[in-house]
Amino acid sequence: MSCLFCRIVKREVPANVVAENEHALAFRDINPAAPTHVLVIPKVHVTDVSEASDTSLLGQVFALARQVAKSEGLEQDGYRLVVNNGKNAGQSVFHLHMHVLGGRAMAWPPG
Ligand code: DGP
Repeated sequence: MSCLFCRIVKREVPANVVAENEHALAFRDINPAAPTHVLVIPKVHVTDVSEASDTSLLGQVFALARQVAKSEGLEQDGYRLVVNNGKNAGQSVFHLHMHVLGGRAMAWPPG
């Protein structure tokens, strides 16, 4: 198993896990781009959005992202959910993941 995030799911690679549900895992990004920066991933290997045929799995990822935003105290001031999908978007780990970013104001549009 060479996928980094699959190895985090299996606890073969250490990560700062903040939450999980039956189908998704949330852990802090190793290179935070905001005061709060958590990644939410499906526990099964899905490369990207195009490969995610199970829409209920996407719902589990969204639900856990919302739970993390609440537990991290981001609800009142807001937060950003980002999915970099594919090369042009800058996806660097090819296991679908949602970034939960918060704790400061963020510019739009992104660069
Ligand atoms: P993306 O560019 O959307 O593919 O984001 C991948 C993110 O994954 C990036 O923000 C850094 C993070 N990351 C890469 N390797 C590791 C790791 O080993 N542990 C953790 N916690 N995060 C990682």
